[in-house]
Parts: sequence; C-alpha cells; structure tokens
Amino acid sequence: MPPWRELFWQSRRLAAVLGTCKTVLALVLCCASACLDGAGAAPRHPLDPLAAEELLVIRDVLAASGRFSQNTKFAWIELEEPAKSLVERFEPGHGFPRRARLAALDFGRRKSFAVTIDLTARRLDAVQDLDPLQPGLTDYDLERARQILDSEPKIKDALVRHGLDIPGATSKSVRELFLGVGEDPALSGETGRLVRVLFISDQDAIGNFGPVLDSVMAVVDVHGGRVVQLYDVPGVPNRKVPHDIFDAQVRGTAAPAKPLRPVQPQGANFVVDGNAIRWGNWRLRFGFNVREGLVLHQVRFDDDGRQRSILYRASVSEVVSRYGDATRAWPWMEFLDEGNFGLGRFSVPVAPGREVPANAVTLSPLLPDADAGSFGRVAHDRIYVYERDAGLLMYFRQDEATVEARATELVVGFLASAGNYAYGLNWAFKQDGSFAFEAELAGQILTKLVNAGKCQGCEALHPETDAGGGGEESRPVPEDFYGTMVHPHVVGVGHQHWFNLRLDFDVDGLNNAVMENEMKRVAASGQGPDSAPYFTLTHRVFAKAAEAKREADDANARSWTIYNPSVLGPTGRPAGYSIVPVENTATIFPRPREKGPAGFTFHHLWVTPYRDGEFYAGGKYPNQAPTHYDDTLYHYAGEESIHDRDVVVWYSLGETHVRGEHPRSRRRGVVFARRDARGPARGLPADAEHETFRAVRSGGFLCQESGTRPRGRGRQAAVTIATGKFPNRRESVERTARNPVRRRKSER
Ligand SMILES: [Cu+2]
Repeated sequence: MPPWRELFWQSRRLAAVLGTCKTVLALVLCCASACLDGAGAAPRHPLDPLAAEELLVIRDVLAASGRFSQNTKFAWIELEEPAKSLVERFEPGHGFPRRARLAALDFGRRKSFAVTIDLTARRLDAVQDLDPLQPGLTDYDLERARQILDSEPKIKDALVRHGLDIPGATSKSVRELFLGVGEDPALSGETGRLVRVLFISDQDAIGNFGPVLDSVMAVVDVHGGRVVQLYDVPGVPNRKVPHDIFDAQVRGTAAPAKPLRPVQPQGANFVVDGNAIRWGNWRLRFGFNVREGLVLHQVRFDDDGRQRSILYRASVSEVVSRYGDATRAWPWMEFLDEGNFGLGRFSVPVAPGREVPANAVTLSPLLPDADAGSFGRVAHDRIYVYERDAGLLMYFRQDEATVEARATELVVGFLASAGNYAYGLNWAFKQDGSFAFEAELAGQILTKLVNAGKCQGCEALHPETDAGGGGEESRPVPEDFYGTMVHPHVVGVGHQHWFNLRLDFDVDGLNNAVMENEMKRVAASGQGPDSAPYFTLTHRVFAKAAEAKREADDANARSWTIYNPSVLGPTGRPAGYSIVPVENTATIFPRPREKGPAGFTFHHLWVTPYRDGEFYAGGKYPNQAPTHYDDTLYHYAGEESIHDRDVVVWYSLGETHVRGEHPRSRRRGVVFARRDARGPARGLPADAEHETFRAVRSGGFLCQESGTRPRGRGRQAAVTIATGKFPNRRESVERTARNPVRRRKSER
C-alpha cells in the first residue's frame, strides 16, 4: 500500500477516535492533500482501475489521433477488463494487457463513437460509430440543454403563465430537472440527442426538489440546438407549500439520543492492500468506475487453507425508477441512474461518524474525468469499509450451559446521490461464508401540486363507501389517485426503485448450475394417523436461460442455489450459495417495456451463460434505446444452456413507494446464504445453524447439509476473526483472534 494512504487513514481514524481535536484535524487536512500525490499508482493487477499515468496516455492518444473535431467530449472512460481466463491465470510480477474504452461525443459532427485504446501500445485500437445509439448524458449535455431552454421564449412564456416569476434567463430563476428522455412514443421520429426537462414550482426553497410543475415539460435536442417538444397545459395554480427538506419543520426532528459509536480499541480486523481486502476468511478485490461505482472481483473464502472461489465479479448493473402517474408528465419516466448518468459519477464523499459509522475507513479512488487536465480526479472518501455488529452468530442453551457467539460482519460500499434520492449500496460479508447486498434508500420523494387541500382518496377508507364500485365512470379521477397526499395541496407520486445485481458466480470453479428450491405442501394418501398432510422440499435444476426467469415467492419459501455440479457436499447434495430474497416487489413497468432497458424488473432472478461484454442489465447504451435495441437482459436470456458452464446470475431488487412518507429512508436487500456441510462457521456445529433466525426473518428456508459434528474444543477460534495489520497504524498490530465461542455456566 502506498505510504500516503496509510498516513491518510491513520489521520482519519485518529480524528474519529479523538473527536474534533484541532491538531488532529489539521493533520487530516494535511494528509488529505498529501494523498493526492499517491492516487492512481501504476497497476499491479489486471483488474486494478485505470492509473493516473494511463489516463494521461488516453488523453494523449485521443489528442494525437486526429479523429475527432474540436467540439468533442470524452466520457464514460473505464478500464476494459481483460478476459477472465487471463485474469485467473495471472501471477504477481507478470505482465498483463491494459486497454481502456470510452465514448467520444462529437457535438460538432453530431455523432457518437465507442473508442478503444491499447494503453500498453499507446494507440487507438478501434473507433465505432454508435449511430443510432446515444451514450448516457454528460455535464456538457445538461449545460447545452440549459442554454437552449434559455434561448426559447416559449418556455419562459409557459412558465410565467403558470405563475413563475422570471425576470431574466429562465435557468437563473427556475429549478430545472434534466433527465434522460425515457420511453416516449411521441418522440419516435426524433433522431437528435435528447434531454427531457421538468420544472420545479418553488423558486425560493433551498432544496431543488419542490413539487414538480407537471403541466409544463420540454424535450431538447442538444445536437439540433432546439426544443423539440413543449408540453404546456392548464395546470394547478402555483402556490407555496411546505416541502423543503432543509426546513427542520418539514423534515421533523428525532428524539434526542446520546451518541452511539462503535469502538475498536485494538483496531479493525480487515486489511486493505492496494485494491485487495482481507477480512477473516474472506479475500476480495475491488475497483471503482464512473458507471457502476464499486465493483467487487475475485471474492473468495478460505476454507481450511483452500481458497474457494465464490464470485468472479459483483456489481450493481443498473438502477431504474418509474412513476405510477398516468398524466403526461410522468409515464415516459425511466430514470436509468447508472446507464444514463453513472453511479460512480453520482458518488459522494462520506465521513466516519456521519454517513457511515465512526469506525469506518474511507478510500479515495481516482476517477477518469476528461474535463480535468490530467484526465482524472481523486474522488475523495467514496468507498467505505467497516465492521459492524451483526446479531447472534449462534446460540444454544441446554440446562444451565450455553454456547453462543456474537457475529461481526464486514461492509464494503458507497453512497450515490442521484437527484432527489441517495442510494447506499453495500455488500456485507459474514463470518459463516454468507454475504448479502443491501440498498439503503434515502432522500425525498417527487411531489406535485394539486388543488385539493384534503385527501380525496380517503373516502375509500370508510367501509360504507362504495368508492371503487358502480358509477366510477362518471366521477373525475381524484387528484391524489396516483399517489398520497403528504401535505395539503401536495401529492407524493407513487413510484418504484429497482436495482439489478450482476453476480458472476464461480462457485468452486467456473462451471456452475442453478436450482430452484421450494417448499411443497403434500396431501398424504391413505387413512389414519399417517394421512396428515406434510411438506417437503422440491428442487428444480434449470437447463436453459429462458427457464430461469423467476420471481420470489415467500409463500413457498423459494430460493435459488448456485453450485458446481462436480463439487458436491459429502452426502451428494449441492453445496453452494443460495439467493434468499428478503423482500421484493412486482414491476409496475408496462409489458411492452419487457425487452427494453427496464426489462430486468420483470423477473427477480435471471441466469445467463457468461458472455464477454454483457455487464449491464439495461444494456450498454440504454439512453434513447431504439425499439429494436437488443443489448438487454431480456435478449441475453434465451434458449442457451445454463447448466454446468460459466453462468452469470442477475438479481433484481425492487422497492415500491406508495405511502408517501416525506422524506424517507429505507433499507432493502437480499441474502446470499452459504449452503455447505460445514456449518455456520468452522468448528461450530453444523446443525446449530445460526442462519435459522435469519431465514425466519427473511422467509427463506434452510438447505443445510447435516452430519458434520462439532469439532474438538480448545482449538483456535472457532469463528476466526482476522489476525493481521490494521492500515491505520504505522506499525503493524498483530494480534490473535479472540475466540468468540465460549462455554459458560448460565448466570441464572
Ligand atoms: Cu422512492
């Protein structure tokens, strides 16, 4: 690890421990600036992110190529990862190929290109005209859209008619939301580079996300320099309403609480070495890019000295939201936060004790940025790593003796601020070899103004009212029909958030299979005491990708296990990783969108054969995707075999927001439970499965091999907490893991 990073972490930890000591803060600032010099060091591993010197190569190769006009913007710059086979064979000290890919947006020629650069040979490898595809939006697109709006008097006139005060340029006094154009049949004839713009009704609040003025909406062609669509209908009179999240009265206050600070007086148990993390039996690599943000690689678990492969690559492959309002300003919406903007680009700095627990360590990756002279910038404190208490690892009581262990888990994640929402996207690793993904949703909902001061849909709450019955046709649609009134004259519009995880599992090797597990209720035959209905587990191994489009089913405790058919447990049962849905929802996207970028929301589980270049459920260029666009998960999952070969699992995690809490924060996730014969942790009894309580909580079930007995007492920690160096300290802190499993007499 470069010395600058050690020094930086040391100062952060000290600051966390000692509070606001000025001396320490001065040291933090000093080291924070010092750390810039060490960012983006030369790559040591084929999957290391683009280094500072490589970004300079990209800049120089592009400049020397003569292929692009002066008015070209370079965006979406990222490492083109080498083939998996090459990466898996890599040995430290050996050479490896380095290539980068990016989008060139030539605004002069109104064209976009996919560009590949060989960094080692310092040459342009390929330039592919993307027509008619459009890469996601850049800051330059939004700036151009703003200028076009300012130069169009019809926009200003419309907004003034709707009660806004615009003494000068529109953008100087009206808050505008610039978005991908979404799915809109009315724009099928447009061939330009489009940006959709919504306007906010409140001109004075601190927060930018006041009620949307949903009677005015514009679509701008950035290439053509014109407004191609102006939606302008009589709407609800503008009025001041309390909505501003920066207003404590709107936000509400929590009851005062004394600080809760996790303290690790002997340091953390994980080690970050370059782009590798070690924690307990876990080994993994990480990267960070503009599009996906955090990416995990080569996730492995040390099983008694055997490095068992679990995942080759894990990432959030797309994030999309959609609104449930049928009026013109809403149904087109398909907010593709990743494919249209970039989760890495949306990432924000976090601080221990604020956005993340006080014992967190933050990391500062180098992000490509063609607007910077060096083609890169250090994105400070974007990745966080911390340990947290995770409840009971196991507990068993018999008479007056108990055996118990408290669990710790390791969290690696980042926070992306995507407009009115922020997403904390976390991977949590557990001592038993299981892991989980969780999405923390925070921020504020999108709202709109209505005439009504009281909830109109509430009449349906009276049992004697036939609100949904006969005569419905003659009634006007209630103003809060598409959402929930969160304040007089303000409706929070119902919507969904969807996350897709791309999980390139390599469980115990490359060749994997996936089976579905379900509880089945059976009516027994015969008569008498043995005829009572019973239940059993059923398993179904998927043969083809098209079969493996499946939904979560709590009622039947459905889960899916990924395993290597050639590496079974001791009884012959597959031992692998089970996806145990915790909570999920069904898509509100209309059926015609199933084949498009948001199509991944139509099923919770997808399994596809591994193919190069298939990284994103919504496709590589989901922005303005044409109707024949076939680079999406729907098209990846065809009739090909997914049995006993390299497969990729995709999990879609949905969240419906209809209740209109304003603002709100919520956590959603999925558990990847280890299904093995070895019990929840080495040395713990296999049939004392800690996961029982977790499975109960999540509605899953156990697919647990039995037969492994507790090992001898007095061994090294049954649950091994890492021994090793903690990077905050200049000197290594070696310590022996405490054995968290102990037998004791009950105090009662
Ligand atoms: Cu929401």
